Amino acid sequence: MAFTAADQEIANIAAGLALDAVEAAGHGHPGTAVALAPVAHLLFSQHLKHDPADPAWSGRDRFVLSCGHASMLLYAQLHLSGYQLTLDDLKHFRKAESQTPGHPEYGHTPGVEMTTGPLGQGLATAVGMAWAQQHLARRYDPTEQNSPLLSHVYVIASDGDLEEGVTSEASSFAGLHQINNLTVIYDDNQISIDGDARASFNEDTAARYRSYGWDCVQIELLSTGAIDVTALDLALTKSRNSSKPTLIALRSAIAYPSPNMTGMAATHGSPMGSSEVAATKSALGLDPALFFQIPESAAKHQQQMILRGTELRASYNAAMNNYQSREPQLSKQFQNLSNLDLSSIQLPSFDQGSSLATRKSSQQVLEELAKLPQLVGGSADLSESNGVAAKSLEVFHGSDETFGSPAGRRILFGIREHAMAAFNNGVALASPLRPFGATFLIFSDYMRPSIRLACLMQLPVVWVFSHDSIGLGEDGPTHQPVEQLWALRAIPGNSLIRPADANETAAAWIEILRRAKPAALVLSRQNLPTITSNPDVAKGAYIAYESNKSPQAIVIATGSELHLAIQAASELAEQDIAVRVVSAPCLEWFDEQDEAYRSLLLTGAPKIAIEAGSAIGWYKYVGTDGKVIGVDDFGASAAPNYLFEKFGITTANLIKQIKELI
Ligand SMILES: Cc1ncc(C[n+]2csc(CCOP(=O)(O)OP(=O)(O)O)c2C)c(N)n1
Repeated sequence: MAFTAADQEIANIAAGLALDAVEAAGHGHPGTAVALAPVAHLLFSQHLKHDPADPAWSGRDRFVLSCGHASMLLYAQLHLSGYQLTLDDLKHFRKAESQTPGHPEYGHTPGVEMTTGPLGQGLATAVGMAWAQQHLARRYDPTEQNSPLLSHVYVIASDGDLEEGVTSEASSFAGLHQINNLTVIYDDNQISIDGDARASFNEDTAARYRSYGWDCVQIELLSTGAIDVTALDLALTKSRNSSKPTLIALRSAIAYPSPNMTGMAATHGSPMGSSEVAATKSALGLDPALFFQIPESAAKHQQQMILRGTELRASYNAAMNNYQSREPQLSKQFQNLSNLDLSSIQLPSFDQGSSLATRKSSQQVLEELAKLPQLVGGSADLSESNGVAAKSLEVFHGSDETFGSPAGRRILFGIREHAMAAFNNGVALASPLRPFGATFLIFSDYMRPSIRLACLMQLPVVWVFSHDSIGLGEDGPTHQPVEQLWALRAIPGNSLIRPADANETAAAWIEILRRAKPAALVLSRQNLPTITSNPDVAKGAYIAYESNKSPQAIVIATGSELHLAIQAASELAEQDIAVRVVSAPCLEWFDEQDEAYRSLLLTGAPKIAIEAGSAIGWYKYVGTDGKVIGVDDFGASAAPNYLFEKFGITTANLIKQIKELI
């Protein structure tokens, strides 16, 4: 393949579209979108396997624009490749309700594979996408090197992406496990918002990536100041056959070929102004007087791209037919992955009166859930502690079979919580697999940017957070989550489930998998008595204890506090005080219920909530005249029982508070 004059012409048209769209919007990021137009054109027209007529085509490669601020780079390609993104859409760049929001949004614009903008997330997520493809090929087409199940993932990343810690975590993981179907083009333009990027970032990036176990190629600028597209073309072709992931460190000059602003940080995030836009268009061989130019060559290119997509699809279909005859059993199993069959799951039954930490009951449930071929995941070095070291999930290792199998389903993420979360987003985006990632609840803070993106994209990922409160004891305040429960509940589209016992834990897992949405499962370190049977976890909250009179107070409890509340209510019953106890493992699911159900549970008496975490959000449920028993300070290093006493998370304090409330 070669980058011809015709290719350069289309790339120049793409650059012109980026200039015009930013200028029309009055804001946006022109510099990188203009400079990298030839790079994106080369990728989209010669390397990336995609079908513009069907953005969801299962045989496609993935492209991730990790530096999402350069969104016009992607939008121009999507338009010029013939996706359902019209010139009018480009004209409405960054406008309300447009198909072309400021940063690429998954599920909003056809052809956008993930939401990007927070730097670092794209590259880290791409590692998960690539792993998922590799994993599926290894499991379902193990004997074929060139399996049609194995697609490639391409990323364009910027200085900012490589400065962010999450890409170090993810890239280290990708190198270790030889996730070789991944190519990152690093736009080494030495410019970020504060000016010359070398003022804040001067390491030898290629050496760093080589030490991670990547193939690295460095490509210098041509003497003309242009990107060396020929060298890039060769490097891209080579990267597809590498046994390692590839980083192509590509020197570029931001805003090239702008006559007066090439290399200037000002072009990163502001329109270049009409006269410089005109001058740049002239340098691109475009008519400076015309806006949003789509000459005949571009229309022809769109048709060629659609044709290319049809041809790629035809050869994929042939390869899939061949696969089906080579592997009749496995190919059927592969097809079935898109149906999650929960009917085969036989949950363990937990007898009332037994006592078990919910992280332990969760592990027992997970052993059964391992039957689901979709389930993959692991922990950030706390597998046993988090209760995810399921024996029935074989450990994964991509390069050394003494540590695990290349087709294993249980991942040892190492102490890389942030990358774990981003990685799982990638798995969920690029496959029908259902990933989970585990750590202590306190370290959810290390994962938060990726959790937020998972919620924004509504991905079916599960976070397993054990050690959910001061109940973890002597490890002390650095390890005791306080504000994390409400911090996670505050993310729109998230569901946080804090089960009270083993049976609620089992029911929670099933409901989480059934819903196929982001969910944080929050588990106790300490033993909790089994007090429920057939709990209605799916509704988010239900009456767990009711006396035979209409209640004088309603207690809402979650997790380890439910048994305290039931104990308090039964002691008060003996004093002829009627108390209802509502178990509320998931407030988000409860909020979805109809008004009748919600008021059935929560009206008719003053309310008090008890939860071993900060009180802040509970007033929504108990009202300003209600009470909350919570933990509004960092915990302390001491035995759990001492701490529950110290912070008033006890049956005795609850009884006292209920009496005051009444
Ligand atoms: C996590 C995160 N922090 C900060 C920003 C704000 N921001 C957007 S682009 C950018 C840096 C731009 O430099 P670079 O990554 O080199 O991109 P280029 O200027 O080459 O387009 C920053 C700080 C962001 N988008 N994400």
